[in-house]
Amino acid sequence: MSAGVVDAGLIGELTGIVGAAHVLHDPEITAGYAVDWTRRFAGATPLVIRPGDTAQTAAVMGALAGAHIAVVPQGGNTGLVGGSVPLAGEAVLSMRRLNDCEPTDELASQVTLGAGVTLGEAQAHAAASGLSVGVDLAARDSATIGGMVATNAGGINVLRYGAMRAQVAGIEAVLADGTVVSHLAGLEKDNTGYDLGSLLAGSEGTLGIITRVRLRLHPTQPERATALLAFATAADAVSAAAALRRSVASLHALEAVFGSAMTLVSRHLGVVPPVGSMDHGTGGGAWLIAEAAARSDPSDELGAAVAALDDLVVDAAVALDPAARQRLWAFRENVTEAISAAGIPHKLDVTLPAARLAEFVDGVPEVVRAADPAAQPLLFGHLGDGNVHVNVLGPGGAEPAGEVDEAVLRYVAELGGSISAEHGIGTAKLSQLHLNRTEAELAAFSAIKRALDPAGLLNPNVLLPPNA
Ligand code: FAD
Ligand code: 2HG
Ligand code: ZN
Repeated sequence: MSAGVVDAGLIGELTGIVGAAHVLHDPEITAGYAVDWTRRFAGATPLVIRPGDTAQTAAVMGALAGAHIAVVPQGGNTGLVGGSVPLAGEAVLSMRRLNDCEPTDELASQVTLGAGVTLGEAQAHAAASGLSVGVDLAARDSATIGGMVATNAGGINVLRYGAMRAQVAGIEAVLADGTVVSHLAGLEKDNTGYDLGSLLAGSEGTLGIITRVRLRLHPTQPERATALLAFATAADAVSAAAALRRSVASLHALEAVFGSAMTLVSRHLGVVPPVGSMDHGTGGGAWLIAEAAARSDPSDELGAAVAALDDLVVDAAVALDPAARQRLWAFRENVTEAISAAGIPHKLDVTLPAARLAEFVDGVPEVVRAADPAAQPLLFGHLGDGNVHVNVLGPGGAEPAGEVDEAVLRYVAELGGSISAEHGIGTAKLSQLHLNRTEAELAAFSAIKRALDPAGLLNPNVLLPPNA
């Protein structure tokens, strides 16, 4: 049920819980919470509530449940699938004020963080104890730990540490009726029933509001070597990626930018990549960024592995100092910004089995053009874990036709891939979830949803198709 016109009694009750400064209903202010990072998904909300801790979150949920008001939980609002904004008039529960970092537990290499702590703040906090967070991504200064668990975020180090679910050693959350469930001891061996942290990871705000997370941390790997490798074909890049995975024990990231995306990002930055040719115009060519990280200098290990690729690689540049490494990373980290500056893309974040990856990269531009001849596909992603980000811009940066999403995601499913690697389903891919999930699985999902949120108040338009 949407919030519609909110009753003055409810506003008074919410104000009593979080304070007047944190119950927002001025449309000029709430509008900022109703549009997503991509600008593709925009709605409206009559009410934004900003609790400051778990007890306030629980009391707010109790009040909203009593009034049958649906809620969209929101962290940094960097999600890319339209799951973090109120598209059907829901209230918004902004979690950013839950930004407490508890002292790092150095004996356990774990830390308990408020859901609203940003990834950048978590990284700085862990680094003070010589530890690091296992997941890293370019939206680090805005994305929150709660949002990252809710989406099971992936990013650039999944090949070494796994995605966000693998980092969760404990969780605290508020259920739809205001009940608090808390399991934060962080015991590495703990088989005392269902793992609610795993269940909430990737639940996209549909099963509970995450308020605190106990994160596993990892030893820092301060010595780094980064290579930018240019290839003539996607198939060569895929073969090289497999070889690097097999031979570089300290491999920390293995990212790809394909032809047309490299053209765009390099124009955006005003710099051409130091290796490879930009002659291919809208297609062809592929670049890999391979980063090794260790306690002692990994450059010999990476250098030897790159040298062994000489029948595949066209050219290579290796950087060791932070500034030079950052100049190579810029060609990958700025692709999303470059696309956003060019228009409002459809974002199709997919994984392919390793054996079908090159075929997909070569085949998908034709699939896109068959669905919308004027659409422009841009491909990049986390090649080390088979994750390709297919972004599609319409003519002149406008939105491409809706058929494009369906065609690309069907192609992914035909090749045995996943239609969502790391961004989630949100509202963007609701109608394609059946491509990857059977009716029996969707029925099980619905049963879990009904058990934890019987009134359907938590992000009711996200993840699960309404008829599932
Ligand atoms: P939001 O966008 O606010 O919310 C995302 C979802 O989680 C929504 O469904 C929301 O309802 C739910 N949610 C948020 N907080 C809570 C909570 N406390 N409890 C319950 N549900 C909650 N993603 C990747 O996986 N890998 C990448 O490499 C990556 N790179 C990115 C780069 C850029 C430039 C941008 C803009 C985005 C990128 N993303 C990436 C996407 C995004 O950063 C992640 O999905 C991130 O996890 C979202 O975190 P957030 O705090 O912004 O969540
Ligand atoms: C990345 O890997 C993010 O850079 C964003 O997941 C991907 O913009 C995208 O489609
Ligand atoms: Zn990504």
